[in-house]
Amino acid sequence: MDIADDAKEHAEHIGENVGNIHHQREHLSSLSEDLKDLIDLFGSSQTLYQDHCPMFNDNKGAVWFSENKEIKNPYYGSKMLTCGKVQQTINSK
Ligand SMILES: [Cu+2]
Repeated sequence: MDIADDAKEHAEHIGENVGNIHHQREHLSSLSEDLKDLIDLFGSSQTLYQDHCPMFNDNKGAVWFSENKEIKNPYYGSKMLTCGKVQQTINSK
């Protein structure tokens, strides 16, 4: 389970880097890509929203997952809280 191992590593880095929000967000972006792959493979037990921020990482963009339809962008804090949009709704199986 390479994806799961990779996801675990990113999650650990996020936990270890409290106080370095920039580094945490880089790992959140990578973790979300892993989650995307896992959801593609296994689906989700609950409805999830795949959200997309077009600005993160020099406008390369980043995804994140949310249980709520409302956009709360985790990549820029209060500055850009509503920046981004729902890219895909993942229905529970
Ligand atoms: Cu790290």
